[in-house]
Amino acid sequence: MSTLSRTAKAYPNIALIKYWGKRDEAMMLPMTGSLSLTLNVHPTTTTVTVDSALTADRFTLNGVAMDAAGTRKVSAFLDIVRQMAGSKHFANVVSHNDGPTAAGLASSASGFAALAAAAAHAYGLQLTERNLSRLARRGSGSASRSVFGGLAIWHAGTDDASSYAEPISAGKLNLAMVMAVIDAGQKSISSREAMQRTVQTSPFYAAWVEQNQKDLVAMQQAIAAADFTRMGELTESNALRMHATMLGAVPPVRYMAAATMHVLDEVQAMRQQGLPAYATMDAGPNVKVLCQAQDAPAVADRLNALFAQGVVKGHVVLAHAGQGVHIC
Ligand code: 2P0
Repeated sequence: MSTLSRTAKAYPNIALIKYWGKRDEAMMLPMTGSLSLTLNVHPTTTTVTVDSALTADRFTLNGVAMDAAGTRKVSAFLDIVRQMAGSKHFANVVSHNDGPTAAGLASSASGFAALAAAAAHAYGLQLTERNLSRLARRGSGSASRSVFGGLAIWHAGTDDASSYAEPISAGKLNLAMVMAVIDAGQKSISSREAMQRTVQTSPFYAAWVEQNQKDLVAMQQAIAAADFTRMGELTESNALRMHATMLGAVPPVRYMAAATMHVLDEVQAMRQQGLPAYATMDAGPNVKVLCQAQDAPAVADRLNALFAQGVVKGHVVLAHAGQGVHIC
C-alpha cells in the first residue's frame, strides 16, 4: 500500500465581468471571457490522499462523508488528473469550506481551484500556473480564475489549450468587496443548469455575448487607467445585464430577491451621497459591493445600518483582494 497526500488552499473570486454560458460543455469552454477579483475570505482547504488500497474515490465535505452522487463531480475531475498522470489509483478527498456552500458565494471556484492544486501535486503532476488554471476550469469554469490572487482575466480561448486565466496588475488600485449576505441557503437552481437554460432559450443571450465582449475590453482599459468609477459602472451594468439575460430564459431564472432590490437601492443612495460603491450579484440573491479599500468601512456601516432596521435580514462580510491557490 502507498499513499501520497497534499493540501491546498484557495479563495473564491467574484466576477466584475461575468462568465455566463458555455460553448463546449465537455471541455468547459465559455462563450466569452470574464474578469474577477479573488477575495481573502471564505477559503476552501482540500487534502487529496492518493491511496493504492482504495477501490473508489472518497469525498468528505465539511466533515460529512458524501454518497456516490455527492462524490461524482469530484471523481470525474480526478479522472482527468489520473489520465494526465497515468495513474489508476483512487483518492481520499477531504475538503472544508470556510463559508457557505452553493449559495452564490463562489464556493465552487475556491473548491475546484483547491482540488486541482492538491490533486495535481498528490498525483505528481508538475503544472505551470497556466496549466493549473486550465485544469481547474475542467472542474468549474470560475475556478480557473481562483488559481490567481487579486484581479484575473479568463480568456475564452478557442480550445482547451487557449482557455485559461492569468493575473492582471491592479496597479495603484486598492479594491475591496463588501458582501451583503442576505440568504446563505443553497440556491434553487445550480448556475451550471441555469446558464445552460439561458444559452438555449433566452432571446437576449446573443446580445449578452456581444455586450460582454465589449465590457471585457472596457474593463481592462479602466483597470489600466486606474479609473475606479468606470470600473464600478461597468461592474454593476454587466451584472444587471447577466441577470436580464437569465430573466429571458424559459422558464425564467431569477436569483434576485426582494431583499436584493433593497440593497441595490442602498448602494445607489451611497453613490448619490458621494460614497463610490457599485453592486454585483451572481447565482444567488446576495449583493457584493465593489469599492476602494479606504471606503470599505463606510460601505459596511451603511449595509449594517440597513440590516439593523430589520426590513432586510442579513449580515455583512468585508473582503479585500486575496491570494491565489497555494499548497499548505
Ligand atoms: C462568474 N458565475 O463569472 C459567474 C457569474 C455565477 C455568476 O461562474 O458550470 O460554478 O462549474 O462552470 O463557475 C458560477 O458558475 O459554473 C459562475 P460551472 P460555475 O463567476
